[in-house]
Amino acid sequence: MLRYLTAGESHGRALLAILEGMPAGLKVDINYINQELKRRQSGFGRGKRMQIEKDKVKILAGLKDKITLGSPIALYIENKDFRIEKLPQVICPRPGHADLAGLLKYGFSDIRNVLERASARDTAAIVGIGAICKIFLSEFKINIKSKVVSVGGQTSSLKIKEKILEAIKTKDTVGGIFEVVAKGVPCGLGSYVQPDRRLDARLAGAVMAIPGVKAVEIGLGFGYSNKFGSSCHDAIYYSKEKGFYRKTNNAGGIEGGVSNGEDIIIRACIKPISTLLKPLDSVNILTKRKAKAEVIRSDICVVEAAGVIAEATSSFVLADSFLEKFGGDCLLDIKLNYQNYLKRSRENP
Ligand code: EPS
Repeated sequence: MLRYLTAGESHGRALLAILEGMPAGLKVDINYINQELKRRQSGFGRGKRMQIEKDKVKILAGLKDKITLGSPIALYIENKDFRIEKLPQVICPRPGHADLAGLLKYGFSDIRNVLERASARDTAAIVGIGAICKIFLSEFKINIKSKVVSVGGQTSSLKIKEKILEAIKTKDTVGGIFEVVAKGVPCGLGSYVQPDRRLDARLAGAVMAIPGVKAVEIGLGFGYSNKFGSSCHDAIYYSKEKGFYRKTNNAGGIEGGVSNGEDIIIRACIKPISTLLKPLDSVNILTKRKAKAEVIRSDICVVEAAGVIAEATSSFVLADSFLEKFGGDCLLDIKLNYQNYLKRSRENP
C-alpha cells in the first residue's frame, strides 16, 4: 500500500525521499517533521557533523495547503556539508562498516564510493518519511515512542553518561539497546496467511535495516528461551468495558504475526559505531599491505538516535499494515471503515 525510496550521499547536495500511497486529506505539519529530524540529531555522544547540520525538510510535491493530495510526497533535506567531490580517497577499510564488502561487490578502488551511501546520514530522509507516517497513525490515536534501555551494559542515565565519556576518553565507541513502543494499535494488523505478511517479521526487518542494528526482539524475545509456556503466554480475559484484554504482554502485542491490540514492544541492539579513533588492523586496498583502518569523523554513541530512527521505520510498517487492513486513498473513508471495524470486532462473532 505504502512505499518509499530514498536517495542521497552523506556529503552530496541533499537527501531525498518519495513516499507513495499516503491517502488524500491528511494535514501534514512541517514543524513536526522538523522536530523529529532534530530528535534524530540529538543524544549524548554524537559527532561533529551534527553541529554542522540543522536538518530541515522541504516538501516539494504531494501537498496543497499542507494537505496530502494522495499523490507521491517528495521530501528534500539539504546537506550543509556537501564536499563529496573534494573529499580524499579512502583506502583502508574500517572493520564493521560496509567498506570492504561494498568495495569488492561494486568493483571500486575508493572506499568513499561505498561509505557515502552506506552512511547513516540517509536515516534523516527515513525519519522524514516516518514522521508523515506518525502523523497518519495519530489520526487513529496510534502513537510510537522510543527510549534508551542501556548503553555499554549500563541502564541508569548517570552510568550511561559515564560510559559514553569513557568511550570518548579512550578513543572508543559504545553501543546499546533501545526500545520502541507503539500504543493504540488495533487488533488485526498483519497476517499469518503468508510469511511475508507477518507483522513481527516486517517490523523486525524494518528495525534491522537501520545501520548498525544487529539484533531485534519483540516482547519477551530471547527471554522466552528459558521459560515454560505456562509462565509466559498472555492469558485472555473479556469485560464489557474493555472487550478482550490481557493482564500481561510478553508477546509484545503480536501473536501469529497479527497485532492483538496490546502495545507493540520492539527492542533492538545497535553495535558500537565502527569508525574508531584508535583504529583496528586493516589492509591498504592498493598495496595489500597491513595498515590501520581509516579514521574518519564519526559519532561515539548513537543509541538514542537509533531509537528515533526505529520509531520512523516501525511507523512506516504500521501505517502500511493499517492501510492494508482499512485501505483506501481517502482519509475520510478510512476513518469510517476503521470505526466500523472497531465496533464489529468488539462484538465479534
Ligand atoms: C550521520 C552523518 C555522518 C556521521 C554518521 C551519522 O556524517 P559525517 O560522516 O560527515 O561525520 O556522523 O554516520 C556514521 C557514523 C555512519 O557510520 O554511518 C548522520 O547524519 O546521522
